[in-house]
Parts: sequence; C-alpha cells; structure tokens
Amino acid sequence: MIELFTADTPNGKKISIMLEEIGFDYKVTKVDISKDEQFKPEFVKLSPFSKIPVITDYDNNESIFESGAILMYLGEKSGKFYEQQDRLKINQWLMAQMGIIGPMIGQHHQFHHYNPGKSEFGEERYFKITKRIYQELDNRLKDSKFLAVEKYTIADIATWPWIARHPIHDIGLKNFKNLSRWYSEIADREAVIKGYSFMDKGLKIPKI
Ligand SMILES: N[C@@H](CCC(=O)N[C@@H](CS)C(=O)NCC(=O)O)C(=O)O
Repeated sequence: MIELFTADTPNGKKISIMLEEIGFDYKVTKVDISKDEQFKPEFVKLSPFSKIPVITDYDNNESIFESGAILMYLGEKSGKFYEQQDRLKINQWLMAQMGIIGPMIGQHHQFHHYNPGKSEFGEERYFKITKRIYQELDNRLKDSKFLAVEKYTIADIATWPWIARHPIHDIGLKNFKNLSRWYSEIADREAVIKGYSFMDKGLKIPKI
C-alpha cells in the first residue's frame, strides 16, 4: 500500500496517474496547500521544502519527495514505463520536465492567469517561454511518438498534466499538431482519466 500526500495540481496528478497506470493500491491524503498545511512540521519531515507530492511506501516504510524521484521509484518498482535500456533518454526528458517545463509553465500560471496586471515583465517573459516549450515539445513529437522514446514512459506522465492546463495558457494548443496528437492520445488512456480526477471525481480532461 502506498500513501500519496498530495493536492489537486499538475505535480499531484503526475503521481495519481502513475499509480493508476501501474495498478498499485494507494490511498490519498490531501495536503491543503491553500491552508498552508504543507508547512506543518510533520509534513516538512517528509518533504523538506514543503512541496507536494510525497509518497510513503508501506512495503518498506520509505517516504519519497520530488515528483520525478517518485516516478523513477514507482517505475523501477513496477517494472513499467521506465525500462532499463531507455533510461538515458527517459531521464533527459524527465529532467527537462522537472527543471524547465514545470517551473516555467508554473510561473506562466502565476503571472498570466492568477495575477494578471501585476507585472508586465513577468507576463511577457513566461508567455514567451511557455510558447517556446510548446514549440520544442511539438518539434520533438514530430520525430518521436512519445517524448523520450517510441513508447509511453514516465517522461510523458510527468509532462502531460502541465499541458492539460492548456486552457489557461492561451498559447493555442490546437496550432501545435504533434503536441495535440500526443496530448489527445494520452488523454484517452483509462488510467489517465482516473488519475486526472483522483480528487474531484467529476473533473473532465480539457479538450483541445
Ligand atoms: N519539484 C517539485 C515541485 C512540487 C511543487 O511545486 N508543488 C507545489 C504544488 S504543484 C506545492 O507543493 N506548493 C506549495 C508551496 O510551494 O508552498 C516536484 O516536482 O515534486
């Protein structure tokens, strides 16, 4: 049994989708980040920077923070979506998600969607960077069916929930043909549909 400490955000959805994909038994413990529950001392013991998601694996009583590390752990443990011979490629695309795609699109959410009008510089900067991210993902997906290799991996699982916020990005996902194809194919997976709505059962995946 895995306990998933999380909130209903793209980083949270990465792990609920992975757990659905690999079919592990898990329970969700909500950390209400709007009420600062992530700063409670018992949570900081699990996640030093007060970030969700975290898992505890009761098979070995290990707790793991950082969504990329959690995906690698679950990929290794399940033997799914993180094959040994593909790891050099998967690791690069996973690290690109962790280091660039998530943090930069996260800033775009802050400046463009949640706090418009506060900083013209921030709005322009992260709009431009997010558009570039869409373009580079589209370029990659022109040459490859999925991000890392020709099959679905934890790099796709890490990246997809960020693109699933496309309605608030105002970049125009439909104009990126290869990214749209990849987005829609993943959106049709049963585990993705379940993992997407893990906290809000009625929640529908945004269409393009
Ligand atoms: N690099 C971390 C980022 C996680 C992250 O940014 N989590 C956000 C929610 S999506 C959070 O916990 N925010 C609470 C806060 O910053 O106080 C990961 O991928 O696990």
